[in-house]
Amino acid sequence: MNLDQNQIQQHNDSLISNHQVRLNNLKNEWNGIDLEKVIQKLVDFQIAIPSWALGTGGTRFGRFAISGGEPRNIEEKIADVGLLHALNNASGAISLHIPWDIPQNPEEIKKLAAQYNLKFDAVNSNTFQDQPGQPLSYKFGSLQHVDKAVRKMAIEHNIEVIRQGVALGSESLTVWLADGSCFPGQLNFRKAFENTLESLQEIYAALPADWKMFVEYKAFEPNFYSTTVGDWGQSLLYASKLGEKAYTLVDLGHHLPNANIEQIVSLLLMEGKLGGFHFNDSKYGDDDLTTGSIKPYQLFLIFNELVEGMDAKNMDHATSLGWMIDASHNVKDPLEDLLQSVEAIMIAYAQALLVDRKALTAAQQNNDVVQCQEILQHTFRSDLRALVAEARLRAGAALSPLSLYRNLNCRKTLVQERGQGTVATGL
Ligand code: PSV
Ligand code: MN
Repeated sequence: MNLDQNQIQQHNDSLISNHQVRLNNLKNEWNGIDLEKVIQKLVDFQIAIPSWALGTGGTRFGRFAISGGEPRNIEEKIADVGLLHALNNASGAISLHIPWDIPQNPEEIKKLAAQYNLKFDAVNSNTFQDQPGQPLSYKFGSLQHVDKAVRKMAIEHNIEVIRQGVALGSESLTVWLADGSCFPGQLNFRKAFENTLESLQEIYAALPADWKMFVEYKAFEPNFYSTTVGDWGQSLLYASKLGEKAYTLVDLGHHLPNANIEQIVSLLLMEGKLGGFHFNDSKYGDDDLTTGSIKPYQLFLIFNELVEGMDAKNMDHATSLGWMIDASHNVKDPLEDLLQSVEAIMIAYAQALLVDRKALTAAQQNNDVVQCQEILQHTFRSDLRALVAEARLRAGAALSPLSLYRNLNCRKTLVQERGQGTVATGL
């Protein structure tokens, strides 16, 4: 389904006067602050949409068809991300998971994506599932496996994913390993680490000069006793040993309960080893819920560290890290869920941009703990939605993407185009 620019225009016209009032209030409230700069940063900021999150998610207990009209192939996935991007101008990239999505004709796929103004973000390998006809099994791990032949198969898969990514103009590979063990004694930790490192080194050697490798960590699941890249320390260890093109990727749902993710982010940035993000939210574990739906303050605190840390190193906010969503949608329309996630990310980013850094530094220097909290919560409690909407307006997108999506009955159109029973590949 393609959006017509007139549909966006009409929608914006109907909301513009209300929007102007809200924006002017913000301008008055933040008098003396260069809001233009903030708006431009919001216009530039893009969050990649995962190709595996465009359909209905499920749990190990079941999967319920919710919306219908799910994309049946990579072309339709690109169309869905194109629709999101037309609505919010903040979803200008797609992150592919291979082999869930294999571009048969990369040139054509690249052209199609360009029509929607989309780029290809990190490509993701999959050595956590066996594919039909696969000669060996990943049941006991992939890059860590005790059998060199399994390791070789997993290495080759990753190198093939790089090849696919090169053809699409992607510039990074995300490696997430399900490797680990379910029971004490099952694994020699040191050997598992060494095998994994050796395998990653072979993959790293196949990276093009301008590529990055993101090593994603996860505390548990599907292995429940140990994970071979279990936390940011282990990921950093691999990334440091691999070299300057290797970085740690932080997925917000991959920590043990109550981990201080903002501190992790700050230190990884300090070390120049933070590569990117998988945004989502969680109450208990890797729940893959809509970003900002459970812990919006944590999301803001993470962005607060990101902005502070990136500015300290003169990094371009929009381009120097990989910004991706990694979520699942068990009860919501996937596209609505993704619109909500992107909106939450943009709001947290806007809030972080407006933190009074000078005052915060001074309060920190004076050990004025009360004032530190006041400063942070002042922006966190400010309603900056009109700023984010203004960024969209200026970029030709919708003032209220979700209401336009609903008003245009986008899901109904997608069901009409693709059918009720379509199932997208992914988890
Ligand atoms: C694993 O839980 C993960 O976060 C990794 O990023 C995978 O690539 C993705 O989810 C999809 O399974
Ligand atoms: Mn992830």
